[in-house]
Amino acid sequence: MNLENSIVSPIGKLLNTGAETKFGARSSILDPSGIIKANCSLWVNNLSNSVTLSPASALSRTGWIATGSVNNGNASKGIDGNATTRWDSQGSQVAGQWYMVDMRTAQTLNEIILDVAASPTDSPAGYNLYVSNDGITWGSPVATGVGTDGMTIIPITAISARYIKIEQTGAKGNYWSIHELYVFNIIDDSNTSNDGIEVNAGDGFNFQVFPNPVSTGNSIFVNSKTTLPYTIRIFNISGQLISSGKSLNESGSTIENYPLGNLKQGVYLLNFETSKGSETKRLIVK
Ligand SMILES: [Ca+2]
Repeated sequence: MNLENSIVSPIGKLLNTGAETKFGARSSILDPSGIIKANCSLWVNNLSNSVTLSPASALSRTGWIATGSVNNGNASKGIDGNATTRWDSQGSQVAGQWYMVDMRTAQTLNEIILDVAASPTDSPAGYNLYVSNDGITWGSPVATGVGTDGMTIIPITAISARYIKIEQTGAKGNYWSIHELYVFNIIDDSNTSNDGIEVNAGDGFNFQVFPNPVSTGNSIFVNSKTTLPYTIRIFNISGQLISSGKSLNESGSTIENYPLGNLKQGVYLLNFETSKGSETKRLIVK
């Protein structure tokens, strides 16, 4: 057995200009947040391994409602948190088929991932991605492209919207399937400093976290500038929950100390959740 094991976690930006012609990474854990995915195409390896992703930093889909232009009864299976169940078109892909998600409240989003790793050739032949605040007026597509076997990553310019609709624009013998649809609001916090980072967990709900990077063995301080209680969670970059806690003071602006215990050096995902929303940023422990 020959096992190579590594972590690739770019702190700066890779493929920033799109001028590079190739990018290869061989790794057991790959943190994609430093890679400009719009300039990449997914590498399909020669071992037939499935593409996998960590949805730990995706927006919570609790309460969301999915509908489909066909097979509507199974639409909820595209957002049920189970990557083995799916919504599908119950037939060949035909232009005009669509899949829509109502997130129930406006969310800021800048990336959508369509996971069909369990039916890897069922990505859309082509797609238009629309967003809307009322489910009626859609405007022009915010992204247009072709699906990628296994997983289609759709980065978009950050936008606030309540509804998402993916329209299939091509023709293909395969079914169109969505095993899981994830929505992300990935923050570019590569310019971290000792001044900390700003976290906006929902409209107007603002936290400052400092320092970042933080030295191992120390604490981070959370300056809550709102009156909402919050939950803080720290994940490692493979998506495992490392620790979590809740704000102690449930009203009024406060600064609370959150000890990191024996968190080792590395890159982590720091998630804040309030009743108004959730947001994830990168925390660097040095
Ligand atoms: Ca599913």
